[in-house]
Amino acid sequence: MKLEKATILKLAEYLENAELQAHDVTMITGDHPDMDWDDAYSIQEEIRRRKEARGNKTVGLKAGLTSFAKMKQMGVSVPVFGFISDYMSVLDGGEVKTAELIHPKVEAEICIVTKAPLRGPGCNIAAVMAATDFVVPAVEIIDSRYRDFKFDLKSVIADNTSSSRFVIGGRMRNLEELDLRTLGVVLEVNGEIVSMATGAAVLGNPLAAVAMLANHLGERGQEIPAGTFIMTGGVTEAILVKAGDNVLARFQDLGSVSMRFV
Ligand code: 0L1
Ligand code: MG
Repeated sequence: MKLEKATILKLAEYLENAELQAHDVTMITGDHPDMDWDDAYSIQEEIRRRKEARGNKTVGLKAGLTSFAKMKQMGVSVPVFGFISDYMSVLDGGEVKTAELIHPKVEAEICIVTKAPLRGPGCNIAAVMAATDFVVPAVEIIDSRYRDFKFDLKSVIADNTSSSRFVIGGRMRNLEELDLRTLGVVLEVNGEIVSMATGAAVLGNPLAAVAMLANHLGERGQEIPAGTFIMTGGVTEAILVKAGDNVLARFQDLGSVSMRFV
């Protein structure tokens, strides 16, 4: 760790205030160029601690930047990990209030819920298969707190990987009924197809993102508990949306997820 504890606390407050007050900020590595990966995840953990202390439940974990399309879009080469809170959940078919957000983007994600704990190091796809209770589709609404969505990896990790809102929809299915690699996903905005991909776009298999998450947490002495909802990352690049937009994601064998931006 390169940063003092007091600096970690100050940066967590700075980034969380930007999220809750829906205003953008400059990249924190600008003022703290020596910040390391541990510092970045420690700031994120402090944001999580602040939310839980106020009574917000952590309702899931996420991997981000797991598809080639997203890595290319954001100019990075490794995934990042974050968490989602209860107040970020929007009902399928519901409204997302853009006044509460800065510059939202949508991305369609294949998600799982675990039935057994997963702990790295050494977690692999087979272990994730054994620990998967069911698969369910979702759309994540990301909203970087950084001006113009411009950031480096440490800054975005500290900013809880742009977590903002999410919509779970469609239907739950057992893993053995699906081939996640060839499962097709189509994302539509206002009735027009804006992107499409199959599950293999996420690291060859979305379950690989879960194994990476378990291995990442293992390095920090943590695990994925049983019963955890996990978003494996957008299968396509993220699409900028605005008030008035209707978003629909169709997932082969899993149904659809929709929302309206107001
Ligand atoms: O869920 C995600 O892929 C977000 C990762 C953070 C980078 C971004 O805001 O695109
Ligand atoms: Mg995502």
